[in-house]
Amino acid sequence: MRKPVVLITGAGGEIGHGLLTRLAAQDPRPLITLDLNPLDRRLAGHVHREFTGSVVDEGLLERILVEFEVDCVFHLAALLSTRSEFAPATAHEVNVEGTLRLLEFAQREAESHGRPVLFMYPSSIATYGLPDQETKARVGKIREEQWNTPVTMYGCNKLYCELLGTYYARRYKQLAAEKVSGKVDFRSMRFPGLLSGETVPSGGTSDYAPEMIHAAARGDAYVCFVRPDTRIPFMAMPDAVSALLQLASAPRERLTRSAYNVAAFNPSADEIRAIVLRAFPGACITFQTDRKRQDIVDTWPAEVDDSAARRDWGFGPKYDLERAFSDYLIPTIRKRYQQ
Ligand code: AKB
Repeated sequence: MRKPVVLITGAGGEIGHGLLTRLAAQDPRPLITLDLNPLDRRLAGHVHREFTGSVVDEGLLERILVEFEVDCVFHLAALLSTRSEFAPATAHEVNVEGTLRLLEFAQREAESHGRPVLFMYPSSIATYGLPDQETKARVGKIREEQWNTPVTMYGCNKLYCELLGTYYARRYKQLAAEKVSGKVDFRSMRFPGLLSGETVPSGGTSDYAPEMIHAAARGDAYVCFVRPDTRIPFMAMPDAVSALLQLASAPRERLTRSAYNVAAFNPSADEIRAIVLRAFPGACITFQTDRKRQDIVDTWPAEVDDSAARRDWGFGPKYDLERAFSDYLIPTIRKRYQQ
């Protein structure tokens, strides 16, 4: 009999680093990974089988389907917002076509082994689109159903994939003679900017925050590409991984939404600079606005209402801004750059 396994796509990315370690420590099921690049050797030891390739490679997904009984998918593979603006068609192919193929894969797995497949999907605050800075300042905390007018290819991709996942979960082939929907248990959350000590960000527009921290730790000067007053929600990576695992283990009947807001703190870029300078007094951090990237960040909310996540599945971040730096980022990053 094939054993149930967990599939993680994009396992070598920012979220994947933290998730793999935590899953290996707490989930007895073997971990299968799929990533464009070979995994960091430190992660490979957690993995039962590593596939190197693309999420749009139908033949590769078929091989996984034949060989393994997947009953949980963490679909992390994606091109982030800045990178997607330089290759929007590629972003659509990876972010949307890739997700559609993984949903179809999950559906076929569920039909094959007869159990629902849990499909965990990291969405983003990029699914929101505020029209101007005045509106952003006025509206304050926004709920999931407000301002769903993304202005980036990545944000459009993420919003559409939330809808795709909900379709597979509730309406898939709704005209078929026999009911075949309800086999994919799709759950997602809209992550804010994520701050990781273990990985350096790649291709995001919220990357100014982690880039600033890592540059200071390396002793490199950093030119921040957004205005000092720029404010969006952020979260420490351990809280992001905990939130994914918490939503994954929540009783299905408790969930009232397919996509949840989550966040922890929402400092301005200048407030981040100040806390980084306290940790790295010699750091050289200046500001030079990249107007085009600034325009994107200005459409993202200053803060989000995460009450639905707190009510439905007990979301509650461990790290506020100060603790994120003192207890996680600074010690982790110092260790990274001392090695
Ligand atoms: C990005 O900047 O593209 C991501 C995000 C906010 O989802 N970090």
